[in-house]
Amino acid sequence: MPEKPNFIFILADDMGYGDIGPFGSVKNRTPNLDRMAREGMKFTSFYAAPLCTPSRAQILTGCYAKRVSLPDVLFPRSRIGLNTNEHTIASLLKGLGYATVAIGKWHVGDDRQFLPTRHGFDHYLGLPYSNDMGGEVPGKDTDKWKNRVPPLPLVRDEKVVETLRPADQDKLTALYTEEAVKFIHDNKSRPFFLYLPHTAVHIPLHPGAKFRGKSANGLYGDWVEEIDWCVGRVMEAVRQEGLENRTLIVFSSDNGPWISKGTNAGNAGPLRGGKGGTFEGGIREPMIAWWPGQVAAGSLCAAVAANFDLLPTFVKLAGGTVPSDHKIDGRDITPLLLGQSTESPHEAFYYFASTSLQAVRAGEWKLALVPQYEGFGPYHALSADLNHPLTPKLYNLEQDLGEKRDVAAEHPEVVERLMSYAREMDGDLGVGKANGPGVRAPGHADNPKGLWLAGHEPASPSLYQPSDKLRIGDEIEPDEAPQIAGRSFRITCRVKPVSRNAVIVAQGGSRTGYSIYLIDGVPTFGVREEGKFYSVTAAGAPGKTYGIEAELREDGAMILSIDGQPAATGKAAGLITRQPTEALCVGFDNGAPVGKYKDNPTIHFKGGIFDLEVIVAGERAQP
Ligand SMILES: [Ca+2]
Ligand SMILES: [Ca+2]
Repeated sequence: MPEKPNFIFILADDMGYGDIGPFGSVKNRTPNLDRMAREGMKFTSFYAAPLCTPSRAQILTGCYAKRVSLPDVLFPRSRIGLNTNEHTIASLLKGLGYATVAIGKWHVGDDRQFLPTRHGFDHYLGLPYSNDMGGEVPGKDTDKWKNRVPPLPLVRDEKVVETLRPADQDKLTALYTEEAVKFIHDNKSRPFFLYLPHTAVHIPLHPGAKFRGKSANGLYGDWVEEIDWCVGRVMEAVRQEGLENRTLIVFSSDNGPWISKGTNAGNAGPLRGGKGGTFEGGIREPMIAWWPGQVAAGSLCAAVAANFDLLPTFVKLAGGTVPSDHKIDGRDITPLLLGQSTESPHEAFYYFASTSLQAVRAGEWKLALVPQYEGFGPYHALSADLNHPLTPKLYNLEQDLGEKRDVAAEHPEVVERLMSYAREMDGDLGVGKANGPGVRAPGHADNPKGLWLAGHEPASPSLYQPSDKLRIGDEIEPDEAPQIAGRSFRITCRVKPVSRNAVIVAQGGSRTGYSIYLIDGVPTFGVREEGKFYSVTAAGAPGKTYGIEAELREDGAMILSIDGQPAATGKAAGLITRQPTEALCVGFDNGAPVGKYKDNPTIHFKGGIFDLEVIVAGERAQP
């Protein structure tokens, strides 16, 4: 075994289990991956997470995404990101003398403190998040969106070097590839770690000019074939430097195909479901490991392994040890790679969608604790509380890979065994949105400015600010919305209602949140804390147009005023202790309802809502 082997991890984005030749694709031509599999080992039960951010959080930290508080997709100017307290695969290898680089899509936070160079990578080149998250995204309220979210930034180290118009994305795969090849040549004489997470094949699809129109599978196939070309270029560089016997290359994808996108989506092959869900198609990924002389050519491993195993595996192979100050979920899979074992190091593997534990696998058995979705779904509506009756479904993945036949009734002892694994995990990471003792905090950015090209920052770049004019239909992500946890706040606006029963503004769901709404024309202010609902209601319906102010004070006092006059007062238990995990919605309430509404709260308020402001005590004033 060579001392300090090099590691290269090539990751596709949103590519399905059945999208490459070694995993059964007959549409997409992938000669380089075919060769990689012929010369290496295919892992057929390799797991990631159902979405980009949590999947990458797992790779980088060796933990389930929920453990490191990155279970959901982050958006530009996120207020949270990868905590600098975490050990990452890069920081640990760097500590062992490795040259480290990240080239491609990052997506675990875009504030500077969250960027790769702050997490163990010597250098970085790429997009800090998904390629559909630029400020030029069509269909957004242009001025406001443009002031809030930068055009898609290409970042080198910590600096925006270019902003990409849609057509500019065509060059990304080649750009990443050339940077990767150069890195290999530049670092041939020292151990290195190359992390190469492609922007491809995430929608919008942008294959390079040389690949466009060349596959038998549309733009999607074109881009898969370009990734394959990249794999070939990287392997060629490794061979040119004579490094093949001391370089482990791993290829995989971050989550399943985005099946709702039709022909622009990938293919999960024999697996059910896709991106966003916890059927196998959402979370099981193709994986190939290549290391001539160490990993047997043409071999296959069916044992359960996961992307968070790479951290302890690489660290071990590099001669290091993972520090014990932080619990990790990953296990060393060297014995699988070297053919010394066919046993998974995981007694149980857990399927999370966001923070909701949806299923657990042990060996051939998979127990679905809640009804699963083929793709995205309202996961938390169905978070399992294992102490309450539920009817889980049991699948035998060896006999029923497509998860069609529930055999729970025939194997009650298996159900009970897997249920006990699930209980163990609930005790560690908590049920649903409630954090268990094993959950560590994410990194926080108080005032994320976003990644703008120097000199192109908007005059008043801001997240939601009290001075923002919010309009009916606006939705502000929880991490961007006013941070109300543990703070008193005040909401003011003027309304001219046509609706008699509708929401004026709401943020939150069944656990925490607040809402102002009309019941038969009468304004009501509601606050939810730890599931309990407190409300105050005005005495009657005001005139045609009126001002509303609702306030939650330190001591829990709730005051609802109409046209500047107190109209109702009451008392909640105190402040709202946790930031709601649903979006702030103007004129409606999405997801789980905060208030006790009379009509469907997702139907938008008819009439006018003007000058809506949410003012939080102690929010930093903006210049
Ligand atoms: Ca993805
Ligand atoms: Ca809601």
